[in-house]
Amino acid sequence: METENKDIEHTLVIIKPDGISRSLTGNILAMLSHPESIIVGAKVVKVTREIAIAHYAHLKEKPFFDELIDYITGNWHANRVICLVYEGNDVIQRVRNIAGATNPEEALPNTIRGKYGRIHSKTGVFENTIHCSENKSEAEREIKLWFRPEEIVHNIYPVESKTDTLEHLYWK
Ligand code: DAT
Ligand code: MG
Repeated sequence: METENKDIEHTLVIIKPDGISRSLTGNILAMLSHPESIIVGAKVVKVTREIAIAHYAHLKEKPFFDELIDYITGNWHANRVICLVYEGNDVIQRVRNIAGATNPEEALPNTIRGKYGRIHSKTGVFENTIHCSENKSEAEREIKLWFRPEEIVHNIYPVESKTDTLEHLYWK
């Protein structure tokens, strides 16, 4: 079943490596909790350089790009992140409001980034503990990058079935 209500949005949230290593997962999830923000997908991911570069492709020309990739792939903290897909009316903006401004020094103190973010003193990278999609098209691009359709509780975007010859691991 695809989502029928056109007002329903989806957004990708990533609890970044600093959020994991500083045991902030519970606090971040509690702050994101809202009756109209429903989690429809969640997983722990070891971030490869490949997915990190694809995720931040639009920031390739920025002077902090290499450090940003080091940060998100876990070179400074934990080598994993938690990815979540939230569903709900207006969920993209609601999550961004709760996350706060990109720069932790500018984020309001009652937001996730305002409470828990910091600027790395050597690299200047904003270690802001959480990623959240900026708009509908970015959300779709990012969700499709990080999640396969089977990992989300219903088909939030159209799917097609293909048979492939990839080898998969099974429990012995
Ligand atoms: P956001 O994550 O709020 O959507 P973004 O997409 O512009 O912001 O940037 C992605 C990440 O890159 C951001 O969460 C932290 C880092 N970053 C952005 N701007 C930066 C800057 N001027 N200096 C250092 N790190 C920055
Ligand atoms: Mg962004």
